[in-house]
Amino acid sequence: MKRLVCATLLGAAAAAQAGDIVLYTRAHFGGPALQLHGSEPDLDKLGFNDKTSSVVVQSGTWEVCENKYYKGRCLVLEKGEYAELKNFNDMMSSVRELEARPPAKDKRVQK
Ligand SMILES: [Ca+2]
Repeated sequence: MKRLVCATLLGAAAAAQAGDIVLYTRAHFGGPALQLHGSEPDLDKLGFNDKTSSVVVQSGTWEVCENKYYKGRCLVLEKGEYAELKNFNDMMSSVRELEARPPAKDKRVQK
């Protein structure tokens, strides 16, 4: 028998563990939105540079930064809804997911 089904299920389980964040171009979750399931060092590539005005963190803990590649000022956002980004409106240029748990010694992954 084929093992493809098994591999697909494993892939789905791995995806469910990853965090999710939604970026909105307007305050209070309005305007075009962008959902991310992983880190993005350059939001410009997705047409979302300096556009984010509100955020929903659905799972995980995320760091958002004012410049590409996680440079400049950054905010750490935990699970929750952020209807306004005071002092960070239309500045976000990169987003990354922070490790929720310390990585296992021998499974440390360079991101
Ligand atoms: Ca920026």
